[in-house]
Amino acid sequence: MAIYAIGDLQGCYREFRELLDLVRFDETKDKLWLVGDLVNRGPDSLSVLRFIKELNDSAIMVLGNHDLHLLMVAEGCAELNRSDTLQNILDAPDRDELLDWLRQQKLLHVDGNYVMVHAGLLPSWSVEQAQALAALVESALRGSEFHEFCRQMYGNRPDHWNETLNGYERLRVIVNAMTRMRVCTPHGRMDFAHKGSVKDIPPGYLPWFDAPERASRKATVICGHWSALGLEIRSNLMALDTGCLWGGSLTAVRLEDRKVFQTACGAGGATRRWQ
Ligand SMILES: [Mn+2]
Repeated sequence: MAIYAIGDLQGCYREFRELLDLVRFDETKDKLWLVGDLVNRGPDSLSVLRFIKELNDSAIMVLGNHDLHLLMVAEGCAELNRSDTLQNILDAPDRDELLDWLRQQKLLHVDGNYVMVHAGLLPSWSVEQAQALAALVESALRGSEFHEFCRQMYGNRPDHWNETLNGYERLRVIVNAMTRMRVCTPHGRMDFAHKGSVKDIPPGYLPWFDAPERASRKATVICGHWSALGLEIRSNLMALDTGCLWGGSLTAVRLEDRKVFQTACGAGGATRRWQ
């Protein structure tokens, strides 16, 4: 049995299937861990959703900002953007099954010393605290307050954690850190505008995982969301968004030996490489 952690798919179904062929994924023995953003911007989000849903226990995913955006739009709480490619999911005959399944997915997955989250963790959050906070959002997504949660979820404020936050402000910070953050100040104030490379980070900010004395630093965090960062593997970090959508590559890491597998993406298609 092998576990493969896989970066942001964003509807790149063909490349996803190529990557599974490359690693000889066997759904009866192996597991997939998906860092979220299964859907949007890419060409075939509907096939990605259907395929992963059918894998049942062989796939574990955490929700990304684009997955949440799909839920918000379907709930009538957000509009489609021009670059969104979600309409065929909304029009699909099995849309309700797919969306209900998506709504049951986690924001954070912890297994042993691994923590999987789409974007990141704020510096002050221990793994245990992050798990408890993620559970608040997960229950809002699954519960009867789902519609109100959708109405309240979007917004950049508050932009930092404070134990005294409550209600939807508390949930919004959790969602923003776990699904949108790339950079923050050493004390955990988030900036959502910077999407570029590390060298262009605004003064006073740093990659969330470089925050000094980060409370989760002893765990290995598996994440995606930051394609301009590229593949970043350290003893306590696996950042796996390698920009398949943008013609980069789609990455899988086999957790047992950290072997990296990649398929090239974009118009060239089918060219394969691994390292
Ligand atoms: Mn994302």
